[in-house]
Amino acid sequence: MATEHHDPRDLARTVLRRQSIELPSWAFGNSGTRFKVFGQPGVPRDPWEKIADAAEVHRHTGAAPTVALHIPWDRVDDYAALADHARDLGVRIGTINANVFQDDDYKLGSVANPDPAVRRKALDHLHACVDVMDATGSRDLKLWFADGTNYPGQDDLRTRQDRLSEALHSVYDRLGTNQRLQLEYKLFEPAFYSTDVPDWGTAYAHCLELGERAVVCVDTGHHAPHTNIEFIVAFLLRSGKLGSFDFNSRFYADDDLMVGAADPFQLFRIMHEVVRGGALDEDSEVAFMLDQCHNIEPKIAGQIRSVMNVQEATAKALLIDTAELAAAQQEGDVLGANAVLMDAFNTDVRPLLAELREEQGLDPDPMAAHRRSGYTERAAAERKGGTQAGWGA
Ligand code: LRH
Ligand code: MN
Ligand code: MN
Repeated sequence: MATEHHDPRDLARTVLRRQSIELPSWAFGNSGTRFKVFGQPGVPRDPWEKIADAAEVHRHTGAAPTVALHIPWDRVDDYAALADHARDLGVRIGTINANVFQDDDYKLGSVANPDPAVRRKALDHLHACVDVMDATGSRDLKLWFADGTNYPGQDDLRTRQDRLSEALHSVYDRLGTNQRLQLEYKLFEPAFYSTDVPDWGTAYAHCLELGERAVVCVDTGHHAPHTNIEFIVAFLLRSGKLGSFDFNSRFYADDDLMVGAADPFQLFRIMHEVVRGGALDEDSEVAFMLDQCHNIEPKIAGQIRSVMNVQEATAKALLIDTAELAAAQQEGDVLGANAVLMDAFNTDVRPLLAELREEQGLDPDPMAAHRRSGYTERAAAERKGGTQAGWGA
């Protein structure tokens, strides 16, 4: 019996219609390097305005319905009211990011700090973040620890793991049954000699120990050069431990440039494993987030471009003829298999995405629609007084 050969375009349309990408509130604030922060006119002065900017991205892309908060950068008195504000603007609050790296107290670390009083303070903050989740209805708590050491001998590497594990258990136990802990890893920076959660293996091991609702966050900028990130994605999806992505691009280290800008082919390979591993299936719980800073380019437009870059890589991954690919792989047809992948990567998917946008009543060109809207000029005229939000406030 001949097997039915499905047109990959049909699947692509279905999946692309429901794909959603979460925006980081901090992408809308001023940011820079340690050498200089270049301010931009109309940048939000508070979390309310950051959410308004995120809503502008969703208005034109139709694919960014949630916005992640970073606490305390996005501190407000009433988080339920902030969630209502988001809803009024057509978006929702997504992941809550904890921040235990910006106080003087954290010089030697947060939850792995040798001082129990500092560890307590950090843990109290993590618990407070779960309170915020309760108020906003957020599902995910994302933890990234800047903890580590700068010099050999500075602290005991193994004891630091014990302290970390203790804190993670305490937070995990505090979570509601529908809430998850996302553990993010990063190779180095700000610590340079040792980092307490430096790689996916460490994050994975802690998550395994914690339980089902502890999952790994893969920030695409947090690896050594030449790391095969799609392998990590394949492995974690296979074991049910991939919780989320923090998407961005890197040339050197944690550059936080626009996703898909530095290496669109890598993003395509990652999205291929995402599709292969079922992370875009209807019942998938994997969160796709951006974690970026737009230092020299306009921020809202930068986010729109990023959403489109993810959509394009996804579309290409969905166009891979999986039946042909599997057949070539089975036959050991090295070049044939590679050609199936490259054919999909080299397809211009922009017309397909434009068509899908029109179907949803959107402008086929979100960048142009945003430009025409005059939103940025209006924001610059209206947002007078107060202090612009920066990366860290
Ligand atoms: C750390 C990180 C983490 C933080 C964000 C601002 O480098 O990727 O996700 O929360 O940057
Ligand atoms: Mn990140
Ligand atoms: Mn980062």
